[in-house]
Amino acid sequence: MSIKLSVILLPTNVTPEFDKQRQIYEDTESLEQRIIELQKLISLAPRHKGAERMRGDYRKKLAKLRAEVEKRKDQERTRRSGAGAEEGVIRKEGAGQVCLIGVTNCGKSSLINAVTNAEFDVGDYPFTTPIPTPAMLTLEDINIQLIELPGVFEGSHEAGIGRQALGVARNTDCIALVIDLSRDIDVQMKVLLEELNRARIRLNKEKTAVRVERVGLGGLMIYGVQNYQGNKDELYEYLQARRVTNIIVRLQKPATFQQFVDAMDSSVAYVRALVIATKGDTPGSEERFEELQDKYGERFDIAPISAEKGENLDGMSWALYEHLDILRVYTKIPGKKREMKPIVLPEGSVVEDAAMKVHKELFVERFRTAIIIRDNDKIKRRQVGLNYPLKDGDVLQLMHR
Ligand SMILES: Nc1nc2c(ncn2[C@@H]2O[C@H](COP(=O)(O)OP(=O)(O)OP(=O)(O)O)[C@@H](O)[C@H]2O)c(=O)[nH]1
Ligand SMILES: [Mg+2]
Repeated sequence: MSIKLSVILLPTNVTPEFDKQRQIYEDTESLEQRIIELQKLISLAPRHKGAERMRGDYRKKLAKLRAEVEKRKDQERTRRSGAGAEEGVIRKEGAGQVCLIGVTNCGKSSLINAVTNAEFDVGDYPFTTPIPTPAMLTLEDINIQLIELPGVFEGSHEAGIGRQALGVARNTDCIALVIDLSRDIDVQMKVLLEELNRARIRLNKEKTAVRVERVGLGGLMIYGVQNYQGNKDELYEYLQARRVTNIIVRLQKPATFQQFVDAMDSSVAYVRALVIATKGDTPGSEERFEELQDKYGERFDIAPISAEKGENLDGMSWALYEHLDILRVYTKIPGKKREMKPIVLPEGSVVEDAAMKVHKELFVERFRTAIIIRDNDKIKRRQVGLNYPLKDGDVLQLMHR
């Protein structure tokens, strides 16, 4: 009789932690959980060349699992509703979302009709637009989603429809306070600011180190990873424990794990805002515009328009773009023209963020260098690394092994 000696061969020299994690991953059944366990597994995988293939295999597996989750969510969504509105969030489309919020009849629908292909009902009676309604504004090569919220009134944060509207405003990228220049401006401003304040939405407050945004799809996206000062596993574990699978984290300044947790728990929303002053063609509008500038000009940028006369609609649209804090980057293959459609990223993004958006993690591993072409700059071409900050309009060539 011979004794069988079993030797465990670990061809890629994995650590015991990795092995333990592999077991956990293999024993996990729920799809979302598997993704989280697999992410942890990948982060524990050996970095050396011999393990490249194994890492690649796990990455493919991860992409497949994510795709499967997205498919399921899509099916679920179509099953539940055709409208796309869910729990105070309108599914974001385009490069950014702006909510138009104002008292009833202030001219929100007229302004949306003037800058988009939408044909919203316009009326001189109150609450013509009774529910949050989206439209798409095309600006050069990007789309900005505009959402008209039903008119705000004193106490609307307590009423059902007002609560829903403020719920949408909470999750948006930018709030446009729409002020009608044919009426008393102070009354309008006070109602809007008071209702937003009660809904715990703060406007134009200093950027926090961490901004989190829960989304319906897309897994975990982190922008500004270079600002994260904690241990990434800790972050994954935390999200896993809270069963959060789809989330965008924006690290706008150096941030610790604790700051991330605070951002997750905060019930206060910080949203960028500006003022659009409408009906600039009506009698007395000039005086009211000056009053608006005097009283609120320091706190908000103000874009005056007349939807009826088609005045300053372009200026207003670009003001919206400015307040989304995004930048456009155009990828390019050497010897070819740049892509027509930009990649849109939050301001403050670096080359790595663009690379992640184009090729996902696989690329970042194989990244060699990048070339940025800035036609209007003294230095037209520069060779840069993953941490190099991007500017609006950059043309980017990504080179990999
Ligand atoms: N003179 C003038 N009137 C305007 C202008 N824009 C809108 N109006 C008028 O203001 C009234 C209300 O316009 P809407 O665009 O329906 O306003 P709203 O904010 O969408 O209103 P609700 O959806 O009912 O809350 C209508 O009678 C419009 O004709 C403008 O630029 N100039
Ligand atoms: Mg309307």
